[in-house]
Amino acid sequence: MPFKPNPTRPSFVPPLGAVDAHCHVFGPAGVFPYAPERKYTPCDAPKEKLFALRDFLGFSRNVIVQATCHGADNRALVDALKAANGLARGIATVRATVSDAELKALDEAGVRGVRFNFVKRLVDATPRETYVSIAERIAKLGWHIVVYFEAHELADLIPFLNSLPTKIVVDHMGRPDFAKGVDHPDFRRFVDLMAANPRIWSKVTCPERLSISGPPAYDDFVPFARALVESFPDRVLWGTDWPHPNMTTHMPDDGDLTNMIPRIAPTPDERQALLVDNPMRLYWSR
Ligand code: 0GY
Repeated sequence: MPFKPNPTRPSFVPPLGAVDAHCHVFGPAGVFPYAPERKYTPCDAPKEKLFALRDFLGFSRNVIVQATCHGADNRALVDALKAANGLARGIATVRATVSDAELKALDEAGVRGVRFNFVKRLVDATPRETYVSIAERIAKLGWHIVVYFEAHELADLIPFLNSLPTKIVVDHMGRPDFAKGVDHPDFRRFVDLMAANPRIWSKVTCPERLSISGPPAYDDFVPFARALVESFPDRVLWGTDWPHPNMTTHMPDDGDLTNMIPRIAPTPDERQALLVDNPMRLYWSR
């Protein structure tokens, strides 16, 4: 499904310097081919379109996350980071064979972390030892780790997550099942983990993937995201998830997604932390 080329202008105006901390660039395939091992082929979503969306929605900066369709070939990501003139940072995917010189080049381009992906429909499993060895190397660069998993996988992952030597950012609130409600043990497990481990952050993202009630209000997203913003105001990030790969039910309007922000972060202080102070601390401290 292609992304909506003309989203509506959101009524919510983000604070000055706001960061879209979860988005992607795809291709264009003619320049940056998709990885042979990919599980899906997205529509091209080049950097120019991402930067235009950023400006249209009222954001100042992007954190661009390497998606599985580009595998560990970070060229499209690096190209976008360099074109952003300091207004974008990146999360890369690397293999254990990555050289120190390659890591240094990624760092110079603006990469500040790696992504470990446990979602089975997106990637073949990577042995935990491989991830541990990557984690040890990137920790020395001051990078952090972004993890993507489904809620039912969390119990098994907790010892591994707690053993990681860096900050950890969990994608999309650990993908809770909204049908089960905020008080279900699966979501409580995630909240309890964040309470117990101050190195764990969460993206309060992806109503379009998780909602059962659906667009444009995505009402069932609010209690989950609100719970995390309220309990951990200094460890939450927000992002559009543009261009929304693998959506099958509907393609979201990025204006609607932006309008969710005051519902999950009702106070100006919460919004300043969520959109500016938290991502700036994590991604632009150097
Ligand atoms: C997202 C979510 C998805 C895809 C990827 O790396 C990826 O391919 O993250 C998904 O299909 O849930 O964050 O973009």
